[in-house]
Amino acid sequence: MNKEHFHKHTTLNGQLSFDEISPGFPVIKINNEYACATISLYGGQLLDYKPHEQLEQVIWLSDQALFEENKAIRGGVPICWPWFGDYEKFPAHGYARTTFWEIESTKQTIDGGTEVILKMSCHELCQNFLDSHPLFDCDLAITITVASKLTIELKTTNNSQHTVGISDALHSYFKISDIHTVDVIGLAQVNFFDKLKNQEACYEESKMRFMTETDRVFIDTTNEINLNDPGFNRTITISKKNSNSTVIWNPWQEKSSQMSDMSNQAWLQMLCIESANVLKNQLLLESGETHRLTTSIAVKTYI
Ligand code: TA6
Repeated sequence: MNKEHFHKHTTLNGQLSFDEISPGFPVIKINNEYACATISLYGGQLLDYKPHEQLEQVIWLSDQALFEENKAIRGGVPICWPWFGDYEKFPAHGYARTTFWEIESTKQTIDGGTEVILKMSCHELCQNFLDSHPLFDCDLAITITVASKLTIELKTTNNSQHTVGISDALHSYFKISDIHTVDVIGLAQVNFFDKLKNQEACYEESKMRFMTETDRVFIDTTNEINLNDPGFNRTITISKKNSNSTVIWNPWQEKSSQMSDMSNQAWLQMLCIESANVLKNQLLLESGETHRLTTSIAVKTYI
């Protein structure tokens, strides 16, 4: 294992351990009184999270995820930044998810939880991008707190002398029992952009169910979302701060079969619900300004 990433950090009385998920891909493992979780330094990405009382992981990680430089890890909570989706000749969803981050700090919280902060300087971004955007100068930090719930905060600071436009998303993959039986509550009467039909519409139903490929960006919404999963006997509640968009995605059978990092049946057991600021909710950060996109994930088992 490459110990240089970790040498300054203690195990916080056994709450943390340091490992590699694949050669050259360091991870921090958390095991505290509440839950277990794994955080990858590549991508600054939470890979899994399971409160001890849950039988199943809450966050889905593909069993065929690839650990290769310049490739995003399929599953967990990848960070889309500083754009969402395609952008000119640059990689989809930006560079944060394919950059190695550094550990800034680790600590035990007063309630016995664990907080890990990772940071990434935009000077780590691909030279190709910096050459064509020489004035772009933002720093990123992610704080992941595993306590009675999971909290993830993505902090962007604009260090440049001018205003920059960025999009961000915590592209969270949730593990579900079966895409056909779960439902999502919290998006009724919200306008969305349907990426598959390339058109806008308003979502009329009180419950969202899934019968086909779904790729929608809900805009101007700060609503809390409930993901009800009768098969796993639980509801996952996703709340957020400083996020005006919510993205819902499942690639369904045909599209996922074309993805080399997902096994054949995997689409049945995942659903992305992403706290974001994208499309017309893109952020304009003034010089010196800091933005914190935060999501909290809590799980409740049915009695
Ligand atoms: O968040 C939904 C989305 O933007 C979809 O359009 C979809 O293609 C997905 O993200 C996954 O993107 P990726 O680049 O990780 O394959």
